[in-house]
Amino acid sequence: AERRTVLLTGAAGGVGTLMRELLPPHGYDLRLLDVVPVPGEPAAITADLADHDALRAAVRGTDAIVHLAGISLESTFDKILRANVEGTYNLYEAARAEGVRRIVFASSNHVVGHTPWPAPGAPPLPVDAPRRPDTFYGLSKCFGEDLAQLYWDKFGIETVSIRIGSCFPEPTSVRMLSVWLSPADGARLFDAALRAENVGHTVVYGSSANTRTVWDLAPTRALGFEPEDDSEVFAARLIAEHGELDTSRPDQAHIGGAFVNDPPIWPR
Ligand code: NAI
Ligand code: 15L
Repeated sequence: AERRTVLLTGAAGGVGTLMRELLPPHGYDLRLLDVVPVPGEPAAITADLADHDALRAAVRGTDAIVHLAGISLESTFDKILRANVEGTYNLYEAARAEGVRRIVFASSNHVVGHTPWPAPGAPPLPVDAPRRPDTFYGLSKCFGEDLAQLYWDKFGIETVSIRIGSCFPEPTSVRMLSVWLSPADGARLFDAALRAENVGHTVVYGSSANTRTVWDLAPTRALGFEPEDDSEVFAARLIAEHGELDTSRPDQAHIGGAFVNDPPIWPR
């Protein structure tokens, strides 16, 4: 099949670094962008999401964009506003101006982070559950999802918003046993989100096929995503180290984990 050219924003970050290795074998030639230089990638574009001209040039001639750039944890409202809210708007404007018609947006579980952790046996959290951000960070991802909907309805730019759980080489907490997205499954999911037809604006949760999942992966699978990993292989070691998940603990009572306490609202 024909290789497609994809702009990867946030290419120097954790997920970006994983995807630089894992996405090309799925048939993509990556153009890289980050506000900091991307180690070992002299051709990467070093630009801020505030730089309109740089964004126009960066998206020009690409088939699609995977938008990872932004602040990935809680921060001050002003910083979040600039990088995640205005930055995502600037990127969509560049896509509109240059005729790029598919974006994969790195949304986050923190859009629903203040949702209570589902009780044992309760149904998994659906994608259309009320949004309950746990941080200004999560709030900015709510904005990104709504921006994507607007650009579909108004301008015909398609987006898959992936509410990523925890995409790291390995899960490092008992909470992550439920929300882990293995890097290889992450690449499979980005690939599915880039290839699926007629997505309009589609919101999905992003995780591996974890035994302890807390959310509904059916819409994610409907994109053509076939996860191959399950965090359960890490469960015995993590539980021996940290104990079983205890939803009476404030930092384990919600989908978003400790983010609900950032900035601190209860004593540690
Ligand atoms: P990261 O913080 O490691 O990487 C983000 C990258 O964006 C950094 O390299 C940073 O330099 C760049 N960046 C920040 N502000 C920028 C700006 N104004 N202009 C250009 N580049 C800018 O984050 P990570 O973990 O790689 O996450 C990637 C994306 O996925 C983020 O949008 C994050 O919110 C989202 N996400 C990640 C999850 C995870 O498990 N790693 C979970 C849920 C969402
Ligand atoms: C996120 O949205 C963050 O970007 C990432 O660093 C992790 O904290 C992840 O969520 C998580 O919930 O584990």
